[in-house]
This record gives sequence, structure tokens and C-alpha cells, in this order.
Amino acid sequence: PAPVVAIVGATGAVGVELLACLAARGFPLGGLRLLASARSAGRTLDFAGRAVAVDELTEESFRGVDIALFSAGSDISRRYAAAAVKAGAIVIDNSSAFRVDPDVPLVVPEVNAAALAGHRGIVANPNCVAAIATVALAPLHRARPIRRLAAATYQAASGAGTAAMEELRASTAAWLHGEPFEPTVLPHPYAFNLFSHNAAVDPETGYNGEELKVIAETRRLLDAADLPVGITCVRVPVLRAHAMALTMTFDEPLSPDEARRLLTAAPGLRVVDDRAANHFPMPSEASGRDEVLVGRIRTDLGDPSGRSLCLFVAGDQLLKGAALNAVQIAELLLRR
Ligand code: A2P
Ligand code: 11C
Repeated sequence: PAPVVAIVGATGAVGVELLACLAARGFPLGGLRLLASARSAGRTLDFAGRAVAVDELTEESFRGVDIALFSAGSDISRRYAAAAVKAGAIVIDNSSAFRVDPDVPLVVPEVNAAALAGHRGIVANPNCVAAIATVALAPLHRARPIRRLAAATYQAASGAGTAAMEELRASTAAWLHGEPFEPTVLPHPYAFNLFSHNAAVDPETGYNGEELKVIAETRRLLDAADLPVGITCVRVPVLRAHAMALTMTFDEPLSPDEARRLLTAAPGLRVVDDRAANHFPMPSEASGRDEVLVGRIRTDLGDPSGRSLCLFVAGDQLLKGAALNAVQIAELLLRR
């Protein structure tokens, strides 16, 4: 029989995309349960043209549920994932609650599908930057081990939730009308501005929480526990697709042509690398797409050894960075 699926955080930015992905991919459903806070109980959400009621999340919400897709933040995952597993569900968790737990596989199907086999009821869905970056890094890493990675990100509002997307819209409108705007969701003015990622900064290292997550999760996903990674995460005034500049150093030289061949053949990627037209990955073209866009494939002139390459990558934060990857994990579970 088709599985009964619950979505925890169904009303959120990722929750709504989970619903859309399940519908668009024709995911077999024996039932659908939409869960959110008490504030949303009684609302309905559209699923494939049908209005489905939203219920308040409680410990009892998981009776009869086979797959629970969690996307309501780490606190909710920590509080309710055990109840879901106890009720017999497999949890696919989009929060950071379990991503570095050795008993919980962290999975991007194109990168490390085999890791799923070890699950004990919970599977972690990676941070959006880690998911999008590793789709592009994995095919190269398989051909020539990556020995060092440097990254800079250009992250959309969607990563901070629906309220942040709304703040970007409202503050931009206010700016254009010459009206004052006090940010309440993000810590700095967002319209026609950018700022260092809003996650808290670790006073010891100077790295923020987002950067530390990307480092830990990229290592896990690439099965490269000691990979040196340097990263700067920045929030840019884009609605829903993250972009990133990646520079990697390999064991042995890898030519841009060979990298282009590997990236062209890899699943989940689309090479956008038209030097003549100066056309490379852009958030506007990554938004709403399943594939991660990759381009600007070139030798890093900053490394005279010739063993380093640069890429520019863009991927929909709400799709491959969150909802789509979670639904792909659910599809893998069904196939097993
Ligand atoms: P609600 O809409 O009822 O607040 P986003 O990431 O876009 O901000 O969305 C967060 C999601 O997490 C929303 O669906 C939100 O539901 C849900 N959520 C937040 N707090 C709770 C809670 N205490 N119990 C259940 N769901 C919650
Ligand atoms: C952002 N990546 O863009 C974050 C949002 O680890 O799941 C999601 C945080 C996470 O701010």
C-alpha cells in the first residue's frame, strides 16, 4: 500500500514546497497529514487542486504515519522526531538537529545514496548550501579526490523562512517609495544591500553557524572527514535561490574540459557555461528548477600548481536545498 505521509511545518516556506514536490512528482500517497503550530490549525493548504486541512502538531499526530517530513526548525525536530519514530514512521528531517549524529545518515541521493541503508528511523536532509554544493563537487571528487575547498556564498531570503522573503519584498517596496523601513526578521537592511549571514558567530573561530554547518556537512556528504574547508556565507537580496563560488584543490590536476565532461554527465546538474555570451548560473534561472546550475569552470590562477579549479553554482534553496532533496530521499526509501 502507498505510504501515509505527514508534513511537519506544512505552512512554512519549505513545507509548501514539500507539498508541491509530492504533487509534481506523483509521489504515491496513502494519506497526507499537514501539521503546523496551533496558529495554523483550521487553515487549509492546496494539494494538487484539493484543499487539505492543517492540524496542530502534537505527540499523537503520527499514528498511522509511514513517512514524516519535518521542516519546522531544530527545536520541533528534537521535540517530536522520537514520537514519530515510536509511532512507526521514518522521519526525514530538514533541520540541523540530527545532521552530525553518527546514527543518522545525512543524504543527498546524487552524492551518497548508499548511506541511507544505515538509518534507524531518522534520515537527515542537509543544509541547503551543503546539498547544492555537493551535487556539483561529488562527481569531481569521485574522479580526483578534493584536498581543499574554499567557498563564498550568496544566499537567498528563503533560507530564513517565509517571513524573511516577505521582509525582502516589503523593504524593497519601501525603499523604492522612499519610505522608512525597520527590519524585524533579519538583523540588517535587506533592500539593495547584503550582509554576513545572520546565524550567530562563534567568538572563538569567527565563523558563523551557517558556515560551521556547511563545513561539517560537506565533509560528511563527501565522506572526507578531514577535508579543509574555508567559507564565507553572505545573505543577498534574492528570494529563493542560493549561489556560491567554489574553489577546490585536487590531488592531481583536473582540466576544465575534463571537469565539464564530468559535470555534464552527472545527475541533478545542468552545465551553464557560455563564455562567449557571458552566461553562467544565476539565481533567476535556478529558481523553480530541480537541477543545480554549474558553470564558470576554470583553472584557479591563484594556485600555480595547476591543481585547483573554480566553479560558480546556483540552486533553488527551497527545492534541491530542502524540499526536493527530502522527497528524493522518500522516493529512495520506497524503492528499498
Ligand atoms: P505556523 O505557520 O503555524 O507558524 P518558515 O520556515 O517559513 O518560517 O516556517 C516554519 C514552519 O514551522 C511553519 O509551518 C510553522 O507553522 C512551523 N512551526 C513553527 N513553530 C511550530 C510549533 N511550535 N509547532 C508546530 N509547527 C511549528
Ligand atoms: C540559510 N541555509 O540560507 C540556511 C537555512 O541548516 O537548514 C537553513 C538552515 C539549515 O539561512
